[in-house]
Amino acid sequence: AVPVSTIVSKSNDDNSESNGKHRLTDDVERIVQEHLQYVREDVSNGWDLIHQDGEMKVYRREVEENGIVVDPLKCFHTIKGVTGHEICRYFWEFQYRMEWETTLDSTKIIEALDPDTVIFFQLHKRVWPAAQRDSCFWSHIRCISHSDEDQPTWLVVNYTTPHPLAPIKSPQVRLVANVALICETIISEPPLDPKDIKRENIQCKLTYVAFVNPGGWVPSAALRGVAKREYPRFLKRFTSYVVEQTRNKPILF
Ligand code: 14H
Repeated sequence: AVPVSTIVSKSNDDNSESNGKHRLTDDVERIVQEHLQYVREDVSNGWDLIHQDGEMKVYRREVEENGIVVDPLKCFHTIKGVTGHEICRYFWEFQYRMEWETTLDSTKIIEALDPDTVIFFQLHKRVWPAAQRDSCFWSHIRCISHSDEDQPTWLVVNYTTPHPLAPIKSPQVRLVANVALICETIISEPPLDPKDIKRENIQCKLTYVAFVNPGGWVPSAALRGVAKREYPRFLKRFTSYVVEQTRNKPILF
């Protein structure tokens, strides 16, 4: 749960309608459905494998818009001993972020739209030969169940949105992003009683996709170098962090 003290603006008339909808409900739904379609598309055509380390594979497609690098990125990984819910929960929750994120100066929640959707404002570390970046995005966590027998799919989507509490202040440049983390849990040799499932019998199949526009020109080679280094680093550090955090805790399905 988000500590209330970190929420600057908790509710407004837009958010607290009785039907549970808020002003971004339809956008969230549309982008979630797009990601669920996109995650099925394979990477055999036009994607370059830029990093591989054990189960982890990172692919990208080189794309420029008006001379700005906006390379789509797609990563696959399999992590032993954790569930999709655990991976998504630690990625979405504010309270763990600065423990695994190495590319941020700060993060804060500026609005909670519903229990599963918050708006973050983040200051990114200045890592490339350009101005510092910030970002403002809604972040939504969801569980999609397919049947009573199958494990559900969990996902988190981060999607850029403007916000009155986060005006763009020049010379600050804003990143524009559409990022999704999509996870499935695999249980090997499931015991008859679900209570007997052990961490050694579970693994999480993770897909992470990112469309990030740097919001202004950055030298192509520098940006591609940073991406090639930082995405694998993030995946490795973040997933190890979740394994470490959950090791001696009850399994969160
Ligand atoms: O997904 C990651 N982090 C989350 C949580 O902090 C935020 C992220 C995001 C990024 C940008 C805008 C909105 C939301 O989803 C992990 C990110 C790993 C960072 C790798 C660094 C990539 C560097 C290339 C970026 C190009 C932009 C100049």
